[in-house]
Amino acid sequence: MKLYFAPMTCSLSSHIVLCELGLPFELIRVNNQSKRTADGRDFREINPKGYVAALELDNGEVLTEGPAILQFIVDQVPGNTLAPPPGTWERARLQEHLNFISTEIHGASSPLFNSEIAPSTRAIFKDKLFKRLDFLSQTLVTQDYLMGTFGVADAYLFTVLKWLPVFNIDIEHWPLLAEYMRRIAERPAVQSAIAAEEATQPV
Ligand SMILES: N[C@@H](CCC(=O)N[C@@H](CS)C(=O)NCC(=O)O)C(=O)O
Repeated sequence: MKLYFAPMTCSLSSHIVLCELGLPFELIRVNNQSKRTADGRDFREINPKGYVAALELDNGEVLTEGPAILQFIVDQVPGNTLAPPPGTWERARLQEHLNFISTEIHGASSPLFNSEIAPSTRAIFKDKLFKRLDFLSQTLVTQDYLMGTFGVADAYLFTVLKWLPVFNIDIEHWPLLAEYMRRIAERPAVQSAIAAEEATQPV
């Protein structure tokens, strides 16, 4: 398997899960501006949408969209603790979390990377994001992780919440979320994924 990634973007969540499960994979860096890959290709030939993450299987099939990739990866190791089995009520609950993170946190954060949006528009996006963070913080009152124990939804949420400082949002306003981030940052697989991304050369 090959994981196409750009450092500290949403592809980190898939990278973390590959490391957590100890699966073999090749990490290929993508320049998100030029769309060139570290092995010299035009990334749009691999993912016509032009964005990471993309997972390429040994048979040449390519899967995109974070929540789909996360679930495909986790299902390669039956019985692991990172996701409930497909077809169960708990799996539907996991998909509820993944969809929430994808649309309400990841999707809602994306415009904040744009330095050209007007301050008033930025304030509207931030206000909506704060409501979602309030909800997540409430979820963590009774449990350490979204599904009770660490899993793929936490790898994804950790990844997108790492962007908050870029938007000048202080996570310490949500102490439970700040603790959650510290807990996940201590995991060896998370540290090794981040270190591996930092060790790659710019494309
Ligand atoms: N819907 C996609 C969104 C992926 C996405 O937002 N990727 C960003 C990095 S976090 C990216 O590569 N952006 C570059 C671009 O859109 O050109 C998913 O969930 O995987």
